[in-house]
Amino acid sequence: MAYETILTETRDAVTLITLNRPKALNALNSQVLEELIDAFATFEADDSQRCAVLTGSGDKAFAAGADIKEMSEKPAADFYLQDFFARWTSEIVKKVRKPWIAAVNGFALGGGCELAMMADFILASENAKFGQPEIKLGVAPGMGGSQRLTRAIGKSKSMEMCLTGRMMGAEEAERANLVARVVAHDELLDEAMKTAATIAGMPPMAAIANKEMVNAAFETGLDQGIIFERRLFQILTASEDKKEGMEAFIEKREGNWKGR
Ligand code: DAK
Repeated sequence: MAYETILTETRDAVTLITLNRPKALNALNSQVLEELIDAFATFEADDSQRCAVLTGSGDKAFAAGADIKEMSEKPAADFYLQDFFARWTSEIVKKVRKPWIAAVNGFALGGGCELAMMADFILASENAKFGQPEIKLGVAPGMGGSQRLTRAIGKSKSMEMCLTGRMMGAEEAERANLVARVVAHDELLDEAMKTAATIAGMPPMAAIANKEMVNAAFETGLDQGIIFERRLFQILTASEDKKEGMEAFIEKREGNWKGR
């Protein structure tokens, strides 16, 4: 698929995907959605790729939301009948088993904040601003924002954000556990690529298992989550990479991963 609204490149085992509508602050229209789904599917299918980074082009925005101009024309029946936004969750969140990072370089509002929260974790530049301002448009989050934001930062803060539509700066977002780390604006992409390269250098099966078990903490009760973790741990003990990892440690050398 030829992309018009995003850019993709691979650097060794890391795929970089850049939202590329800077004049519209990378607003997410349906073309972006389709292209992103394709780019993530390509990343997932490529055995040479181990981790991805998603960021926004330009200096101002990761993504300033779903494209209000496009959506304002859409009848409510279409939103409902097309189960609008469902494909983001099914194709990007559920089907992408490899790790990916959102590198938030500016506004991450509405759908932009929701997209960032679909990532395995968020690295933010000092200029990042997060918010769910949909209430000001007479609507509400529709891509998981009320759920993921609440799980990340708790009810009180999430409720305040959704009800007032106010933006949260990077420092507050780090304090509130919405983001893993804040870095200087100019260093964000380098830092995100470096972090992704570290993850890409890990045993791939173990990376997927680690991702699955952390995600299980959000989807199951504690007892079930702990059993799930233990089972994945037990499966990994049978992997070739576990044998290699332990031998490499004992022999004081880097592991040579087979991904099995
Ligand atoms: N969609 C489309 N275009 C956008 C946009 C967006 N979300 N955000 C910004 N732009 C466009 C602006 O219209 C402007 O385009 P031109 O006028 O130059 O053609 C350009 O990007 C630059 O924006 P500004 O001139 O506004 O830049 P400022 O630095 O002054 O302000 C801002 C930056 C991020 C504070 C401001 O652009 C802003 O407030 N943007 C909207 C943020 C927002 O509300 N995001 C949440 C989107 S809502 C539904 C309808 C909508 C939704 C769901 C359902 N139905 C009809 C049922 C919404 C879901 C969302 O995600």
